[in-house]
Amino acid sequence: MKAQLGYQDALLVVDAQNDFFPGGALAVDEGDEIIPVLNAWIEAAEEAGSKIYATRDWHPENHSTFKPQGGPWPVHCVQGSRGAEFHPRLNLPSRTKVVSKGDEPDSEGYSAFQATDLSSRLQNDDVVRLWVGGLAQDYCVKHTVLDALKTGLEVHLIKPATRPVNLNPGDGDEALQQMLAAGAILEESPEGQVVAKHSVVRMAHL
Ligand code: VGL
Repeated sequence: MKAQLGYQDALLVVDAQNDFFPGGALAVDEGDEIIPVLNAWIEAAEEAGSKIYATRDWHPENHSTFKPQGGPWPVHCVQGSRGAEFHPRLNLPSRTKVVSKGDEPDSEGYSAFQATDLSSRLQNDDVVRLWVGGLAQDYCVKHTVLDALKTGLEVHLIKPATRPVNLNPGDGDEALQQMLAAGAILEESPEGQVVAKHSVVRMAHL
């Protein structure tokens, strides 16, 4: 069955920033394959009047997860840098609500709910269901999905809209199992379907 989006749904695009795509500082293999999928979902969310959120890693230069500070990652998504910008082919509308995370040196910031106001913003927007895609499946997407479930939201993982970084082989699959075990619902469709009031509009393009 195809996804049905309405006004109490929100699309949450996680960290679709230059540094996580091929050519970036922390590139995720095949990361760019998610762009047309995310764009199709953005278009469906626009049509349905669903909210659109986009998270971004927004790190200071001395972030604790960076290698020079003894962390696991190369320097990436530094505040104001080109690597921290959203991918240029991602069609985020101007009404997109941006959530910055990891903006303090010691805030790890994998989850979009850690040290942000995302939870109250979703509540104020009357959101009951989240549709999540972006990068990376085994870090920021995983932690965001797990925290979203803890807040009581219904959470759908759009599988074709995410890819793992696989620091260790199998991390992506393990993350997927963890999300499903915690109650996330697997969404395999590369596009969303809109429920507009009483009529159903099919989004037949990609
Ligand atoms: C991420 C590794 C390091 C992510 C962020 O967005 O998944 N992964 N920082």
